[in-house]
Amino acid sequence: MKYQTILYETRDQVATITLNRPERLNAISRQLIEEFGQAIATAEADAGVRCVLLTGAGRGFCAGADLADPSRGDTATRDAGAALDKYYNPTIRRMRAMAKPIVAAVNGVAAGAGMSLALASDIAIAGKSASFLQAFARIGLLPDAGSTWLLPRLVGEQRARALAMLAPQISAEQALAWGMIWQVVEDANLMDEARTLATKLASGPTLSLARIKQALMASNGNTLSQQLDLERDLQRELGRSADFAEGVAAFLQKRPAKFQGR
Ligand code: T3D
Repeated sequence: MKYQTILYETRDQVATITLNRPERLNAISRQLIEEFGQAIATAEADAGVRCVLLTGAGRGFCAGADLADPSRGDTATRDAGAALDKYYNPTIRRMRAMAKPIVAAVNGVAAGAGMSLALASDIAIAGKSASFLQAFARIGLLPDAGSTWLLPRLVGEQRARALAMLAPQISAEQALAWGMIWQVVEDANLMDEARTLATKLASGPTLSLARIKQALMASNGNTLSQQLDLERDLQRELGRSADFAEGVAAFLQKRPAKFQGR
């Protein structure tokens, strides 16, 4: 597939999606969110892909919705809810439900819905100079693309409220201290570290990683009792997987496991 606003590359079972409008800090035009959604769907459907790596070209990760995109319409005709319904929400749902891990390598500012993309990934690592901004209230909107759900779960209710209402631009170190991201690394090492992480996940027990995603997602709406039942059901499935047999055999034979992802 030929994309104009993103780059898509597959190597070592990792699909790398690079948001590619660097002159606008990779702000999300209608075309970009559409192409990004297609790329996520492509990675999901490709049996040769076992992990997705998401990053931005240039000095930004993603500055959120493109506020200068003419296809947004004017105040009289704009339906911001329709844009979410059609473009953003299906993509966020797909990212969270996808049976493959998604790593975000946050290389610069992640603002508005761009921050939502980072939060919706499974593991986010950031370069030292990256920053995070719930820009929405600065322009009279509320956090969207999942941020009102993801943020309080990551950083707690009080911080989520302050981040959303006061809209400060916070550093990668602060985001790390608050549990918003997994790791901060030197800017120069970001892509190497992110690729190493993504390749490790891609050679991991993909079905197990998928069920971990599924169980953690479900835990948000489940009671402990429901979650125990779900763990039992998923573990039953994993207990019959080739990767579990390989994991145990490798442990007993004191050698690295060679997981096939099934
Ligand atoms: O209708 C719907 O689509 C609903 C969905 C909404 C979801 C949302 O994401 S709403 C939030 C939208 N995003 C923002 O409000 C953030 C706006 N950007 C900024 O506040 C700042 O640019 C940053 C804090 C992100 C970075 O600041 P800085 O100083 O590092 O860079 P800059 O100089 O502001 O930006 C560089 C260029 O990118 C600049 O263009 P220029 O002047 O060089 O021609 C700037 O205008 C452009 N740019 C940055 N963000 C956006 C943008 N252009 C369009 N849309 C942007 N979001």
